[in-house]
Amino acid sequence: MSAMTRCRDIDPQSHRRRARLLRIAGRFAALAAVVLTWTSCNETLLGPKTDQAVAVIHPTTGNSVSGTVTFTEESGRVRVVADVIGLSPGDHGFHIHEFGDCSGGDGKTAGGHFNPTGSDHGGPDAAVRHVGDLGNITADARGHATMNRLDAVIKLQGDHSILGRAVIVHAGADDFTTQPTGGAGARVGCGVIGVQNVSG
Ligand SMILES: [Cu+2]
Ligand SMILES: [Zn+2]
Repeated sequence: MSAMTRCRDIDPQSHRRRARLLRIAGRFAALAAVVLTWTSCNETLLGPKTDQAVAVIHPTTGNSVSGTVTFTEESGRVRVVADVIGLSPGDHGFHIHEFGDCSGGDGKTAGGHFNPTGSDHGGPDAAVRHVGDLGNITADARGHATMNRLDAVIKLQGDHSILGRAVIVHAGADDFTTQPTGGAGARVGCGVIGVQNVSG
């Protein structure tokens, strides 16, 4: 008996069974496609998921500020750890600005303070502040500044996520009152905030 004959010999009942199995498999494939699309759309809408982010600060034109800032989720809040060198001694405005774009020589391509809530500028511990208002970092006589702050306002996910935005270090101090910038002056350092590689 040839293979062809065997095929033709299949009884109608097993044909129907096979057709039904194919229909079920088809439905599963369609469902899998919907789930896959939904998952990737969700990632696009919500951004990448991480609980650790990093920004490497580079100097703007004519300055020598550099450093690293890490952002680590810690029970619903975000710990900000900064280490910056090349500053003049004293306070320097330290903010998250709206755009992760340090391409302009003066840092202005980073836009204004990250302010998704449409609030007034304020100090880092004020009830009313921009999401991006992290206050000042204070440089010692050698121009070295550090920050270790647990912040309840910035997030690494959702509408207040700082991923893909920029850290800006200013030439002068943030006075926490001047609108909308804190009067901190020129932008001397800029770094884009991205997903940190924690694999080692
Ligand atoms: Cu700023
Ligand atoms: Zn602000």
